[in-house]
Amino acid sequence: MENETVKKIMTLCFVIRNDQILLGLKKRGFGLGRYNGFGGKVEEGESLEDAFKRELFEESGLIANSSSKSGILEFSFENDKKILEVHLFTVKDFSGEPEESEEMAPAWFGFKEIPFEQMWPDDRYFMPYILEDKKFRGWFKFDRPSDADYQAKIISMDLEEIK
Ligand code: 8OG
Repeated sequence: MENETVKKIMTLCFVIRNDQILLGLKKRGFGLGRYNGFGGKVEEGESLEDAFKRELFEESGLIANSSSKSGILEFSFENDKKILEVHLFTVKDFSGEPEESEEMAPAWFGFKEIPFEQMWPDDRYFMPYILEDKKFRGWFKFDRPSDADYQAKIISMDLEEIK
């Protein structure tokens, strides 16, 4: 049906080591030229955990030994029926050293040096929850997707901590 909302289930994972966070500069596709955590679409038959671990390994070479579920966010865009349902995870226990992949160039950032200007605009709102180990849920509506030259604008949003 033309007017039906389509939901895409995705993951996004942030790796933390001491007071640093690992971000990847996206080299292709959605969010090109922006720093982000690691993640992507959940494949058929895959659990959310399996999906983010696969993406983390494919995009950074790291293996998550344990993780915690941090939040759930829904993203939508003006004039677009699609809703992205993104499940966020935090990883503090991992094996390996980050390596550049075809999709991402990873780099560590101090908590005070996170490059929000080069990220999706919602990240500055939910990042404090990630860094403080709090759980959250919310939604953001954007004008259109971010890319290397354009940072999406937030049209409306809602975000709250969950206990
Ligand atoms: O497979 P692909 O690279 O297209 O997956 C897109 C990734 O980007 C996925 O991990 C979800 C994530 N993502 C969005 N929107 C936003 C956003 O507004 N902020 C952040 N930080 N990540 C996002 O799809």
